[in-house]
Formats: sequence, C-alpha cells, structure tokens
Amino acid sequence: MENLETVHLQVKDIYYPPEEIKKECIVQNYEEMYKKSIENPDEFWSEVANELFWYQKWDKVLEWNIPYAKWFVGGKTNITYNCLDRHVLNGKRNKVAYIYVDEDGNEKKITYGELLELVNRLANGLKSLGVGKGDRVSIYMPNTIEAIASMLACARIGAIHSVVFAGFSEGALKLRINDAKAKVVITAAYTKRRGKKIPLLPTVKDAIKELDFVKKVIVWDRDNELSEEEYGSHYINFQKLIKSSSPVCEPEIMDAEDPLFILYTSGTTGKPKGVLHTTGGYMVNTYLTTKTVFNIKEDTIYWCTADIGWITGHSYIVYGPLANGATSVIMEGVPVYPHPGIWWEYVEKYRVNVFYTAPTAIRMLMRFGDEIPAKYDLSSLKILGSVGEPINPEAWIWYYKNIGREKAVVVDTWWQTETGAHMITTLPCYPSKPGKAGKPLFGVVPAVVDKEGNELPPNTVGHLVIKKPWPSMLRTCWGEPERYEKYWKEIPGGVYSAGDLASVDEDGYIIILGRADDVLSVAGHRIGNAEVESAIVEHPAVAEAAVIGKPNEIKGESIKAFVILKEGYSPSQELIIEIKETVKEVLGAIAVPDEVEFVDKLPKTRSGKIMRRVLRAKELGQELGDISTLED
Ligand code: 6R9
Repeated sequence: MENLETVHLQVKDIYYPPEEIKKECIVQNYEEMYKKSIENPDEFWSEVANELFWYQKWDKVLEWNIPYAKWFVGGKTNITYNCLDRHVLNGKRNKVAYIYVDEDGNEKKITYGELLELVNRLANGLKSLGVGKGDRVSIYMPNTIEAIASMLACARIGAIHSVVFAGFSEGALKLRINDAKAKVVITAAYTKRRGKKIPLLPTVKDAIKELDFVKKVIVWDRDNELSEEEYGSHYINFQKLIKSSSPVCEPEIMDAEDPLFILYTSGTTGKPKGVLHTTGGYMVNTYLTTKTVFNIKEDTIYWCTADIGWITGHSYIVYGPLANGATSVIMEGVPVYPHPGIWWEYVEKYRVNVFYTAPTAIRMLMRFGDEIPAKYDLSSLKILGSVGEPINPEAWIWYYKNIGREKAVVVDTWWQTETGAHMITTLPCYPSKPGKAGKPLFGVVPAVVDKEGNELPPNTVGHLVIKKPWPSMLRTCWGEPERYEKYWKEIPGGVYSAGDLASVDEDGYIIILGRADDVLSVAGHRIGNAEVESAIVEHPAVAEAAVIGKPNEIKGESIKAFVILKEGYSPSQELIIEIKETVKEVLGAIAVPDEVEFVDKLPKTRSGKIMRRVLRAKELGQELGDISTLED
C-alpha cells in the first residue's frame, strides 16, 4: 500500500438488534467484556476455560515467545470429552447432535449418546489399524455425520486429522496426503451433488498409488455396493470396522499444546500451507465464539452450510457447536438442487434459529428472486451469519430483509484458517453496519497499518494485522516453520499479518476489503494464483501462465488466465478446453479459470516476477500504477 487510499463508504446505516433478540443475548455487555479480555486476559481466559473439562488445569494461561505461543500451559484435556462425554454425562445423552439432510429429503439424526458410541468404535478401529497419538489421518469424505465422526475419532486417540475437501481432485489430494504423511485415509464410495453420485474412492486410489506410507484406506461403502475385489488388504470397510470395534474408548489425555489437526490453505507461493492447530486454545476459543456470536442456548437449532473440508466446517460445524452441546443441521448437496428454495425449506422444517453461510451463496440465491424465500416460514431465524469474503451491502440487506425478515440480526464474521475462530464481527446484541465486519472479538487486538507497521487514520486503506496472540491461533505450518514465521515478520512491529486489506471507520468498525496478496477468493475459497498457474503449466503445450482475479457478481472473483504457449503450438478453442480440464484434474473444479487468453509475453519485474497487478489493471481498464520495476 504505497498509495494510501481513502474509502468512500456508501453505507452510513447502522442496524440495531431488535429488542426480542437483544434480551435473549448471552453477552449483553460487549464493551465491558472486551475490555476485560484485553486488560486482564489471564482471568478472562481462565474463566472461559473453566467452563470446560480438563484432566489437569493449566499452570499458565499464555507463554509468548514471539512468534511462538503456548496457551493453557500444562493443561490436559481431550476435545472429544468436551464435545461428547461431557454432554452425555450431563443428561444430554438423547439430545440430537446432528440432523443430517441431503438433496432428496433423506434425513438422519444422531444423538450425543449415539455419536459418542460411533466415535469410540471408530477410534478403536483406528487403533486396531495401528494409528496412535501424533499419527496423521487424511479424511476425504462427503459432508456427513460419518465425516464428523472420523474427525472426532482421530481427536479421541490423539491422531492428527487432515481433512481434504471432497471437491478436490487427485492431484490436490495426493499433495496433502503426501505432505502430512498420513498413515490412514478415510473416504467414502461417493458424495452426492445435484442428484448425482460423485465417486470418491477412485480418486483416493489414484492419489495414493505411489504413497507407500499409507497403510490402510477405510471406505464408507454407503450403499454396500463395492465388490470384494475392491478391498484387498489395503482397504477396510467402514461399517464392518465399526461393528467389530468396542463402543468404549477412553479419551487420550492430550496436552493443551498437542496437535489437533492440520488443514491446508492456499498461500502466495508454492504449495498450500498445512496450518496446524492445537488442542486447548482452539477448543476454548471455538467454544466461546460459537456460544457468544451465535448465542447458543439449550434449545437452539443451528445450521452452518459450510463443508467440513474448510475451516468453517471444522470450527463451526464440528468443534464449536459440539463443545456447546448444540443441535446442528448439516446438509450434503448444493443450495440450488433440487430447487433454489431447498435451504429455506429446511430452515422452515427444522425451525432453524441460527443460519451461517457465505456471501457467494447469498448472492446466488438472490438471483432467483425474493419470491423463493417468501414461500417459506422463516420466522424461527434469529441470527444470520456470513463468512468467507466481504459481504457487499446489497447482499447484506437482501439477507437481512428476505431471510431475516428484519427480525434477525446479521453477524459478518471475519476470520481465517489460521485464526481458527472468529476474530472480527459484531455480536448479536451489538449494532451492525452492512458491509463492515465490525468489532474485534474477545482478546483480539486488530489494527490497520501501512507496510512499515504505522497505524493509519480512520477510513484509510491498509493492511490488517493482529497485535497480540490469541488462543486459537495457528501454531505453525506443518513441516515449514519459516512459512509460519513469515506471518509475524511480514510487517514490522511483531504483529500477525492477515494478508487482507481493511480500514476502520470513525466508530471503530472494521471493513475488510479483500486480499492484499496473490491469493484469489473464488466463491469464498482461497486459491493461490501460483497454484493455478502451476496447474496450467502442467499442460504440455503451455510454457508459462499468469492468473488474475476479476470481480464477479456472484463468486466475488473469477479467474482469468494468460497463457504463453510453447513453440510449435498455436491458440485454439480445444487448447482452452484442455487447459481448463488440466486445472480441474490437478486442483479441482473450483480452481478452473473462466477465461483463458493466449499472449506472447507477460509483464514481469526485472527480477522475473510476474506483475499480476499490471495484468489485472489492464484487464479492468484501470490505471497501471507504478510500473517502474517493469522489465520493458
Ligand atoms: C473463515 C475463512 C480467509 C480469508 C480472509 C479474508 C476472507 C473471510 C471474511 C472475509 C471479509 C469476512 N474472509 N471472512 N473477508 N469479510 N467476513 O473463510 O477462512 O478460507 O482461510 O479464508 O477469507 O480474505 O483472509 P479461509
């Protein structure tokens, strides 16, 4: 940000929570509680952590050797004990934990008692395959109860799960299994999407062909249709494994800083980073944020539409809601199939109180018109959440009016895979402003700074940083500590650099403007420009490629690729199709460029870096800006 810009905020409106909601809020005094969390963090976090179960309490809340933090030092717990046993022992054995629904109206409910038993059986099954504390298990599963149970089974025995979104292709899956050196992979025969069965097992088979450290693959054979030959010694039937394993499994006693999971996310360069989260701090902060941001009470029906393959699924489908003993809806499928009112049909059917989704989905559903949601009784809704990318005021207001019927509050939650939990949002008791995420949550000290780390005046665009460690922060990048350290070195002053551009208004509301670095945000998913480029270059005809994000009304950004062909190849429609196909194979459908343009040259710096900024400005007809470093 050499040139400071001033944001001209179009929306001055402030929305106050309706009285009926306000009086039900668990947190009534945001300012006071926030102040305490900053001024007296030890006491604040101890009180929160004390609401949960520990085999042994911590000696110290925080040990901070920048950039390495330890939270709840010396504490011993198991997150699954807090998510399951604690509720079962507190009279909630028969409370529904999840209501699973699919596109066809099939429903499956599981109670806390049943989920505990399923998790224990699977945990024992994993043990029988030789999986133990610290071992990695890759999970490539559809958005189902079985996937959640797989994650929890790992956590039960101290194995580190690495969930890979089931929409990723073989290449992306292989990279992640390989990087984590997973001993076991858990998968399913298929996932359901738009009325079709999308096979998953063949992708796993291809991905692990050369990975001999993968000892076993557990397959959830959903329709009992895999033949005996499909198995062999490598493959284990999920259902049989569960049946033959004991329903009792003592939780592994975990140190607060023992790893819980790895989740891969795109960075600016090279391969995705394996963001590592540990047990205690992650547990405490996902518990607290779920409780306070979504106001989870005994009878709350909660629905987060994310997929467990993303951090939102980890924190706000699995760990946060379960730690709070909530009842959650989960759905396998897309928001428009079999019809674009399917989400609202389920909100009505299950009397959902808290609904959490992404702006890209809201914008898509908006397109189908106000009449669609108008057909349903959505009066149960109290809190509407947004996550994944900036929500434009138009979509915010549509969500508020057409879904919330002006009786629910919108919480726009800014956070990241790296932060583990919500960081910036307004709590439901607090006034919100469309398009602005809002205020820092407990313990979070954000600032908007220039590249040198100087704090900027209100309404000026700069880099979003976090000035203090927080309990659910990533602890490292798997096998690449230098990449972790970079987050804290990017901007001077010992601060965490989020990689986002932001500004603060005169009331202290933070607005997030998008990524500052070479990371795309397509339909709320982070994709590194470099990842797409290297996928394109895998096509034999391609010499070099550069990709940029272009504003897209629904997806936020769409991908455009500029491609230089090798000698002897000439541009053609077929090549465009093949290049797109290559990206799909290497990375998956979400990373496929909408546009491919063949060029003879790419703008580069003298040091050979592609100046994507220049390509983008040219594409969008904007000023080229400073091009003094351009090669020619
Ligand atoms: C949770 C999640 C993180 C990036 C983040 C930012 C964008 C997320 C946002 C938002 C504006 C919000 N982002 N929430 N931007 N307003 N409420 O999405 O994690 O996949 O790691 O992406 O998403 O750019 O830096 P992740």
